[in-house]
Amino acid sequence: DADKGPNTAVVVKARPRTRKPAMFKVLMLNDDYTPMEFVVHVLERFFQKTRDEATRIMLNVHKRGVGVCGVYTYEVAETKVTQVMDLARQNQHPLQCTIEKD
Ligand code: NFA
Repeated sequence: DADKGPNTAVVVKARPRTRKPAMFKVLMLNDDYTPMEFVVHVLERFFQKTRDEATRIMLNVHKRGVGVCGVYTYEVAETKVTQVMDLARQNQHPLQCTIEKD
């Protein structure tokens, strides 16, 4: 290795590409019995909406039958659906939420 000169190898950093996670919409369905105020509370508590935004979403669901509460990774979306449905059941409201791939 005497006459081969200094080692001048350059280390090229590999950039392993991370993949963007699939995203899922949490949908809320209208029904005739769940009080509007309860729906607003759910949107504030579990979806971090302001009172105004929660009211807007609730009225949108009330009028159109379905609406988007938020978009999350699968695990988070699933947890939110469970939390909403558990609280609704505890309060004897028929409120329904589902997940749909974004
Ligand atoms: N439609 C319900 C009512 O008139 C309110 C509601 C809104 C329920 C959004 C579910 C979802 N009390």
